[in-house]
Formats: sequence, structure tokens, C-alpha cells
Amino acid sequence: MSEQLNFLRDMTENNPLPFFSVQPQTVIDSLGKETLLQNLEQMLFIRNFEVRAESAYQHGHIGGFFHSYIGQEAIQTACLQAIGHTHWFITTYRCHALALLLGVPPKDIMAEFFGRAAGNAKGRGGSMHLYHDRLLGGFGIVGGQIPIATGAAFSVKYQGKKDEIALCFLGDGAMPQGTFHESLNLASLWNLPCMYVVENNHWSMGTHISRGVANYKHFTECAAKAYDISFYRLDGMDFFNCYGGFLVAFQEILQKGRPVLIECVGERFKGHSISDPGLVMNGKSRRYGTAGRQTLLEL
Ligand SMILES: Cc1ncc(C[n+]2csc(CCOP(=O)(O)OP(=O)(O)O)c2C)c(N)n1
Ligand SMILES: [Mg+2]
Repeated sequence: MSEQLNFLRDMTENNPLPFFSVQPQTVIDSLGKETLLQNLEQMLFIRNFEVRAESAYQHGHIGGFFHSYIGQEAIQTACLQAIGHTHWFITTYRCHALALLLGVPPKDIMAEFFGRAAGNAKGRGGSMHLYHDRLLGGFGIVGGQIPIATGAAFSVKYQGKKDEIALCFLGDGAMPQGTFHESLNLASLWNLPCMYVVENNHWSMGTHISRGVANYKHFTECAAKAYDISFYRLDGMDFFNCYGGFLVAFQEILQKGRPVLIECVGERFKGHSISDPGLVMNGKSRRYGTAGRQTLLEL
């Protein structure tokens, strides 16, 4: 087994770093059966929607890029359940799930994929650029969304809105970017109500995190420490852990008026995008995400 695959095994199967502690039974008791079933349905809907869209792409009906969120559904579903919709949201090109969760009609997203004028961005944006009342966009430039989220948090604070925050999803590959560091610095200095959520799926396109991020196991936590920001590590494959962690982090932002940095450790089950066959880049036939657990089955 190559060095790279050893790193992968280390991150996914024997991750020694502790997750924020959440008792699943507490989440079950507080949300109740109906709400939990709604969340399960939501995650299944996101997955089926993307499977259908991928099929349309493979039949040549959809052009351009297409980045699937399959495997990571628990993160944004639990987050929205925990913090609600009345905030400012921004994410990467992997934006289909967040758009669906925030209420963009599925037919508007599908029409956008097909390049139709009836699409969410009038057919001009494609799958990476979806918007809604509170969704400031999916972004194609790695790290490009982070300063915009920071600006949204500044605006929320400037307007004196005490129960709103800005929420920024980013990939692990965006952490070495200057935008990440400049944003954390300003958010800390200016006490901005921003939740930065790193969705650490261990890969930036075909580059494993161990080859792109120094001190990769501790980088996120160290960045939080460097900028004096609270840090939470959550299990991105566990709806209950994500829900509990997001809820506590959200309450902390509202109470302290300070940013938090969250790392959700998870996996994408597909390649980087639809044009990536999903094979780890060392020529072996191991696929992304095979060491992972099935969030949907567990819920
Ligand atoms: C500034 C910039 N550099 C490079 C790229 C090419 N690129 C697109 S996605 C990507 C990997 C990003 O990985 P990560 O942030 O971990 O997000 P994930 O795809 O895993 O969700 C790269 C390098 C880009 N879009 N923007
Ligand atoms: Mg990644």
C-alpha cells in the first residue's frame, strides 16, 4: 500500500482526533421522530436528485461542470436543522444540496443544469452558481466565497441584527488560501458573527490533503487557535454529531458575538466532479469514500 493510501486509511478509519461530544439519544429526544424523518427524507432527496442529474449529464443533456455532494449530505442538512434558514449562506461550487435545503425549487436547479432560461441563474450559471434569497452563491474560485461571507457577517453586525449570522462552507483545499487567513483575522479582530465550516473530505481534486496542507491533521484547529477563534471538530458522517455541534456553535456565536471555525470530517463518495472517474490518483482501483460509513443508513 502506498504512503498516500496509508494517510487515507489513517484519516478515515483510525482518526485519533476527538469529535465534539454529542449524545445521539439527546438529539433524538429533542428533535422527535417526525423531524428526524423529515431530515432523512431531505438527505435521500438530495442524493436521488444528484443521481438523476448525473444520469442526465452522462446522457449528454447537461454540459459544463457538475460536482456531486453525495456522501456529505449530513453536514448541511444537520446545519440547517440546527441554525434555521434566516441567515446568510455561501458555499463552493458543490452547491446543489445547500440550494435545495434553502428552498430553491428542484425544477429551477435542474433547468439551470440543462442551461434553460427558466433555470435558477437564467441558464447562464450552470451547476456551480446557484442562488436564493439567503444564498449568496455557489463559487467556482477556491476560497473566493470566504471574504464575501466575512463581509456578510460585517453587514449583519453593522445593522445590529442580533439573531442572524453569516455561514461560510469551504473545502479543505481552501484552507491554505490567503482569503481564509485574512478572513479569520478580520472576523476575530472585529468580532464578526460568522460560522466558517470546513468540509474536510481529504481531497482537493485528486490531491490528498497530506500533500496540500502542512500539518494537515491539526491545521484547522491550529488556525482557530492562531486567530483566537473557537473550534469544533464534527463527524461529517454522523447527522447527530453534526446537529449537536452546529447547535452549540450557533449559540456560542449569538452569545459571544464572535466567529467560530468548524471542521466536519467526512468523505465524498464520488470523484471531484463528473469528469473524474473517482479513482485515487496512484493508479490503483480504490475509490474515494470506500472506507466511509453510510450516513443515510445510520440515521
Ligand atoms: C483559486 C483556484 N485555484 C484552483 C482552482 C481549481 N480547483 C477547483 S476545485 C479544486 C479543489 C478544491 O478542493 P476542496 O477545497 O477540498 O473542495 P472539495 O472539492 O473537496 O469540495 C481546485 C484546486 C480553482 N477553482 N480556484
Ligand atoms: Mg476537499
